[in-house]
Amino acid sequence: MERLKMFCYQCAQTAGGTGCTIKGVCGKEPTVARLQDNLIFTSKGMAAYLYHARELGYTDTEIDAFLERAFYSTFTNVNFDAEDIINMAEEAGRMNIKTMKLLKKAHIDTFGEPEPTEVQTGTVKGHAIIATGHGLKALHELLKQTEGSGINVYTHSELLPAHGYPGLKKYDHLVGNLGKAWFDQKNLFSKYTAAILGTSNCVLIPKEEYRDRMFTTGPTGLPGVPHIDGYDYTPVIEKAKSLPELNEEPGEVILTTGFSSSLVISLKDKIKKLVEEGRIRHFFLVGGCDSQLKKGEYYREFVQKLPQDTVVLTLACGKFRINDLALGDIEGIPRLIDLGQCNDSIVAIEIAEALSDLFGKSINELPLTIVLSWMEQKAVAILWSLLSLGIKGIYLGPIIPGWVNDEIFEVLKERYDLRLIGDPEEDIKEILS
Ligand code: FSO
Repeated sequence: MERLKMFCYQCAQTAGGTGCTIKGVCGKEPTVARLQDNLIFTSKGMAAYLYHARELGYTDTEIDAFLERAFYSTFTNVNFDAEDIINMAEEAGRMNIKTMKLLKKAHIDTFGEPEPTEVQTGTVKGHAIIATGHGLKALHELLKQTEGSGINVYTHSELLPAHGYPGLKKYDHLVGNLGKAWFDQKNLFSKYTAAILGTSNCVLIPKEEYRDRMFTTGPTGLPGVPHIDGYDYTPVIEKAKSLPELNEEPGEVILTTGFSSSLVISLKDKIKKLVEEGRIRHFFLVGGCDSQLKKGEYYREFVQKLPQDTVVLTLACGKFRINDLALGDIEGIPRLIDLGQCNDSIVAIEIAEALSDLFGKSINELPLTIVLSWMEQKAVAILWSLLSLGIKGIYLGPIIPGWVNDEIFEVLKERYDLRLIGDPEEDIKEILS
C-alpha cells in the first residue's frame, strides 16, 4: 500500500498524475492527468447507470463502445492533448444523457411512469428489511419475495423514489422510507432491528452492531457481510424474521416523491401563464449527490431563503437536505418537486428542454438556475451532461471536485461560466438580479 501511495498510478513513476504539481517529471502535464481522472470518474458514473439498465434487459452498443474508448484514452501514453480530453469529457456527458435515457426507459417500461406519492417516514409494527442504494430491480425482487410474509420493506436514501413507481408502490408492505442521504446509514442501521440490503453505492463499512444483519447484492460488497449473487433474497428474509419486530412509531414528516417529466410537462400551459403573470419568477434545480461536509448545509439554507414566487426541482440524495421543507404551492404547482434519483437528472433535462420550447428561448435564457451538490462519480457524469448541453452558470458545491486544479477551474469558468457556491443569500441575490 505504501508503494502505491508513493508512485503515481498514471505513470508509475514518482510524483506524477493526480495531485502532481511537478510538471514534466513523467512527461505528462499534471492537468492532462487530472483531466484523464475526470474522464475515468465520469465513465464510472455512466457505468453505474448502464449496469442498472442492463439488469432490466436494456443495453446500448454505442455506450459500450464509448466506455471502451474512454478508458483506453486514459492510458499514460495514448493521449497528451488536454483540449482533446476536455472534448471527450463533453462527449462522455452526451453519452451519459443517452445512458440516463436508457435507464429511464428501462424503469418506466418495467415499473410504469412514476406518479406523485406520499411516503411515510416512521415505522409500523412488524419485522423489517431496509433496502438502500439505487437498485430498483433488486428492490422489486425483494418485494415479490416478501409479499405475504409479514415483513415490511423500507427504503433508504436513493431508493425513496421507488415509492412513485406503480409497479413498486402496489406492494402494501413497501411501507415507508427511513433516514436521509447515504451517510446516515451507520446511525440509522444501528437504530432499527431490521435486516439490511445494500443494492448499489453508496454503502459504508458496517458497524459491528448490524454487520450480522447486513447483506450486499449486485455490485456491492463489504467485509464480513454475505453477498447475494442473483436475486434470491431468502437469507435476508430469514434474518429479518429472526430479529425483534419494529414498533409502531409514526414519522415526523411525510415526503412526496414521483414527479415525472410527463406530469410536469402536462402542466406547461399553467406554468407559462404563471410565469407570464409574474406569479412564478424563477425555477431552481437544487440537488445532486450529497456529502456530510458541514458546507452542505448551504443547500437547505439556500432553499429556505428563496422567495415565495420560486419553484424548486430536486433529485438524488441531495434532496434530503430540503425535502422535509413545507414550501407550499403556487396555484396548485408544488414549490418543491422531487424528480427522483440522480439518474433522473434526465427528467430535469427534459423539463428544461420543454420549458425552452414553451418560451421559445434557449435553456440559458430561461429563468432557471442549477445549484448542484457534487460528490463522487455519478455527479461528475451529470455535471458533464449539463455542460455538454451548453448549460452555463451552474452553481457547484459544496467543494470543488478533487480532479480540478486552478488551470482546469479557469477553463470551466471561462467556457461554462461554472461558479462555486458561496453565501446562500448573496447567491440568491446574484441569481435573481
Ligand atoms: Fe447519492 Fe451515492 Fe445517487 Fe451518488 S446515494 S451519492 S455518486 O450515489 O448518485 O445520489
